[in-house]
Amino acid sequence: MASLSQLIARPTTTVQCYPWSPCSNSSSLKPRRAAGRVRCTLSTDATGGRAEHDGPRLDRRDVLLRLGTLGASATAGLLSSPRLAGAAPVATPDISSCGKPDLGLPPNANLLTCCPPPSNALPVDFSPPDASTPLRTRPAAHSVGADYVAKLNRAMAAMKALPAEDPRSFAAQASIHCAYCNGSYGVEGFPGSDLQVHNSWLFLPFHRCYLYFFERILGSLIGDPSFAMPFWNWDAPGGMRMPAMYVDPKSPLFDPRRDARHAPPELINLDYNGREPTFTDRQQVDHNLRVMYRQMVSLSPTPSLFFGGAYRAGDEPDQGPGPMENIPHGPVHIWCGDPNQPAGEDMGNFYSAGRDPLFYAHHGNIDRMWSVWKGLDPRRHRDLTDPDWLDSSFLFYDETPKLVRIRVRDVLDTDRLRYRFQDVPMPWTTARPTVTPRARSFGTPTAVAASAKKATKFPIMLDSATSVTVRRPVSSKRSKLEKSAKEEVLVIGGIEVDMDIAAKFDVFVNAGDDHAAVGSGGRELAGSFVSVPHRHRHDKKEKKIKTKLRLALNEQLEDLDAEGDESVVVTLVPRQGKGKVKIGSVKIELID
Ligand SMILES: [Cu+2]
Repeated sequence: MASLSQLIARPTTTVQCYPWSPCSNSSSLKPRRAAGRVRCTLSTDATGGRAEHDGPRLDRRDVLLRLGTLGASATAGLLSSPRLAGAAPVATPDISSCGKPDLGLPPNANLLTCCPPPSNALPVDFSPPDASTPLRTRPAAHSVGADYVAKLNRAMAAMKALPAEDPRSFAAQASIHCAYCNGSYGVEGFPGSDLQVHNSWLFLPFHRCYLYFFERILGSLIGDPSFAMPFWNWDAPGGMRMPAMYVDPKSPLFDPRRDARHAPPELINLDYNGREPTFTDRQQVDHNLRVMYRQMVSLSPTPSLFFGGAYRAGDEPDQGPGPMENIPHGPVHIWCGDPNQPAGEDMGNFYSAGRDPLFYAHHGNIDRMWSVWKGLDPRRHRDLTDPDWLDSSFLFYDETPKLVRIRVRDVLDTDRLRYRFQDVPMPWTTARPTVTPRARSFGTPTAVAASAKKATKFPIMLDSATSVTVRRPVSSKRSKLEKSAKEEVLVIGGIEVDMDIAAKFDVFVNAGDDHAAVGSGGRELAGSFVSVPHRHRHDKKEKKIKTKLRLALNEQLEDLDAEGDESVVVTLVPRQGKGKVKIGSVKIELID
């Protein structure tokens, strides 16, 4: 093992300096290069000029191992044990190595849009703000006054005025999303793997961290540490349009790459699937409220269902999105993006989504939904306790700008982060979907299956509405206690879809061919799968997401009066990406 003197005496080959991080010595240690990964080469030297560097770099893991030999005092303030033996949290990526995704853009544009400024700086562990720091209250975007709008405009203008090489700049902030979502980083310790913060339990905490630092940077740029960013309150009738301040073409909050049809006064469709609905405004609001209820209440009874599939270091990504990530998160992205752009830019594709200031307000509300969910049923709705989730970590720059490692366990309590959300009405909490009157007479599951295109063998390509009769693990009514102990869950497994396309399919229970008769907010609609396009690196042949969809059934089966049935008929209806989504299996399981 290297001694302290050996470490100090190690010959230095290059010195890398950034205005936002201390100069670090790149030694002759073996550089970490994941197969095929192209490193960002754009950075600035200490004087702010541009410098190319491609010399050997300090491997962060090597640094950690070596620092470990220096003892606790030497490492104080730096990273502490990144991974426990036997545990497998997704660790912070090596951000000195940022891969080039295949975005169909000129090579230079790729680097600028998908790689935050590279850094060899050693991150410091996150420490929460002092408890005496005033609480920042994030307001609903549609409810703010002119003073607030002027302030946010000032902050955003200042952020956009910073050079792209500055990690606090809007360009650098926007690229964070691309880097963590489009395969630019690998999972530490697993060469060739892609780090993906969507479609799993990392979705909510990653975006919370992202917004948290984004907000702190905005505040510091206008000298107001109490500044709180707005949330797009799309779950309440008053907020179901693009907020006015984001659609003023003269504002730095404006983005021309949006779907022009969806500018105000168009109401958002939280269940958007690429086709314009024919609802009246009233029907649209009602539909949205029922969608919210379904996703936040019916489909989110337990932490493991709400947060999404477990994703540990070494796992394939896309272990399965939670209900909120599917809907309304996905449809809102696609509803905002410009369908006339090559890849639905900006909001309609993960690589470019962060370039629209509206992205941060959209995710502000997703972040709020995490807090709201915990308040709906404090006994059952708790954060996950799995150490691999709690110890997963990400790297962000703070406002100083200093590189910070933040773990999921650091961000469970927004009070601890010193922010809250404006209290606003939530009419969806009582908008329980209703059984479609016609559906009551659909008949027995067997009769329904007889009238539908049946799938007898899996896998299938979902090119049209397809029904399958699925046996339940229980066929008698269970008590309330039994039901709260075990949730009956419909698992659509082996879903495969090309990453480049927008895909959506709906899942109905006991509706058969008559799914078209199920109105907005119909109880027969169990839920939906949504994939927002996100291209990955060109050097990987595999361009498909492989994932699964889990839909809680307890409440739906109660309402459909199907708790005593031995089986149910599940109908899958493609909405977007028809014929391009493969389904591997459909089954029902009981889970804790
Ligand atoms: Cu998003």
